[in-house]
Order: sequence, then C-alpha cells, then structure tokens
Amino acid sequence: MKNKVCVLTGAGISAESGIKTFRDADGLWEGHDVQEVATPEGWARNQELVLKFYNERRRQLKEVKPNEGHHQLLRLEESLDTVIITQNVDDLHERAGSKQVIHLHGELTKVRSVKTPSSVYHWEDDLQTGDVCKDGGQLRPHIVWFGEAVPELERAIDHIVDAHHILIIGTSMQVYPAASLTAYAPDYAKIWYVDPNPQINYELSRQSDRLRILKGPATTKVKEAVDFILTAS
Ligand code: BJW
Repeated sequence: MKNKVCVLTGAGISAESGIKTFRDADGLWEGHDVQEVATPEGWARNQELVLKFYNERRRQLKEVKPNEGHHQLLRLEESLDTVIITQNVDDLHERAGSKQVIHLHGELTKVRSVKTPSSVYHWEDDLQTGDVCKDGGQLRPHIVWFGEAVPELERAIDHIVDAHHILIIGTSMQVYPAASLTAYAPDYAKIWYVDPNPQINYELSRQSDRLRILKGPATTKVKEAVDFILTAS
C-alpha cells in the first residue's frame, strides 16, 4: 500500500502568487478589522461591508495563479496517497491540479443560504444583498468565520490519523482547531514544516522529536520537502 501524506497549507503558500497573508498585515486584512469582516457579528452589523470585502477577494482570485509551491505538491500525488488540507479559501491547489483538497475554512467561489447551510452553490461573480436562495434566504460567502464550527474538521482528522508524513506549509499555526491537527498524527508520522517564520505551537512543541523545519519561502522550500518525503517513502 502507498504511504500517505497529509499536506496542511495556510496563507503562506499563496503569498508568492500575490494573495496577502493574514497575520503579516498587523491584524488588518486588506485594511479591514478581522472582527468586522470575518465574524457572524460583523455580518449582522454590516452585511454590505462583508459582501464588498469578499467580492474584492473573489475578483482578485481571477488575477492570480498557482505558484511553484502548489505545483510541487503534484509530485507527491504521483506516487503517494496525498490529501491536501488547506485553511485557504482560494482555489489555487485545484487550479494547480491537486485532486484531493479539503477546505477547512470554506471557499471563495462558493456561497450558501443563511437559512439552509447545506444549500451551497458555485459562485464566481459579485454577491449582492438580494441575491437569495430558492428557500428565500440571503446568500452569504461560504467561509468559516471566527466563532463558527469547522464542518470539514472530522474528515481532515480521519486522514491525519493514518498519515506517514505531515507537510505543513505557510501557516502561523495559530488558528484552532486547524492548528491542533498534528496532534492526531500517529507516533510514527514525520512532520515537515515549510515557512520563512515558523511558529512552534503547543502541539508541535510536543512533537519536536519528529519535526523537521525547512525555513524559507514555499516556492523554493516545498521542492526540498517533497524530495525528502519521496526519498523517505
Ligand atoms: C510564508 C510565505 C511564503 C509568509 N512561503 N510561508 C483562544 C484559544 C484557542 C482558540 C480560540 C481562542 N479564542 C478564539 C478561539 C477560536 C478561534 C481561534 O482559533 N482564534 C485564534 C485567533 C486564537 N477559532 C475559531 O473561531 C474557529 N472555530 C471554532 O473554534 O469553532 C468552535 C465551534 C464549535 C462548534 C460550534 C460552534 C463553534 C474558526 C476559525 C475560522 C478561521 N477563519 C479565517 C478567516 C476565513 C477565511 C477568509 O476570510 O479568508 O481563516 S481566520 C484566518 O486565519 C483564515 C486562515 O485560514 C486562518 C489561518 O491563517 P494562516 O493561514 O495561518 O495565515 P497567517 O497569516 O496567520 O500565517 C501566514 C504564514 O505564512 C506565516 O507563518 C508566514 O511566515 C508564512 N509565509 N510568506 C511560505 N512565501
């Protein structure tokens, strides 16, 4: 049976494609306070602002392309059972050709009804107040905001529990529950962490015996990590 690799990605893998990371901008995303644009309370206070914020990001998505970091992951998929668990809401992994991608925090190109969360639709254009679902509910971005449950978490854990390698790329490992996923890895799993500024959270600090850090940007260091994993498998 093929060895299994779970790749846990964050904003850093898309940084060199031109999409800003979250915490590098001092708590402001594209000039906005996180509390105003990425919480259910912000949505209740100012729906227009939230729609505008995500419309701008959806438009930006059409102008960016996957980079070498995304592309290198295809080499893993050629010979290993590979699952990408991303916190990113962009679609750059899919556009690079990755087949198994779990989006923990939702997707920019999807919207859902505020009345029926399971009514999810593909959406590429701007979303406006008055764009409603068949059930009459206003459509909202299909994004997991702070304080909301992470519905894909169980599926991600199911993959992590029998992974031989966990490859973490470009995440500050600060946002939970995503940041605790490595704790579900079996003892035999090796953990690789690519980031110019890696942050060792509580879970990783307890796994330091099998953690290897590759400090640097995704466009150069993901290739090194993939080489190591392929050699070790
Ligand atoms: C490079 C690079 C290059 C740069 N190459 N790398 C206190 C303790 C613990 C938890 C909590 C707490 N208080 C509140 C919570 C819970 C909260 C949380 O974790 N908050 C923390 C801030 C403390 N979590 C939640 O609310 C989650 N839900 C939840 O817990 O639900 C409970 C529940 C259960 C049942 C019912 C109801 C509720 C939900 C979290 C949702 C997160 N959503 C966001 C926004 C949506 C997406 C969007 O609008 O875009 O997701 S937040 C934001 O952070 C986004 C990201 O996916 C996520 C992670 O960020 P990421 O990817 O790590 O980015 P950065 O910017 O932090 O790091 C970038 C990294 O890249 C850096 O390390 C750079 O060095 C690196 N880098 N250039 C490689 N070239």
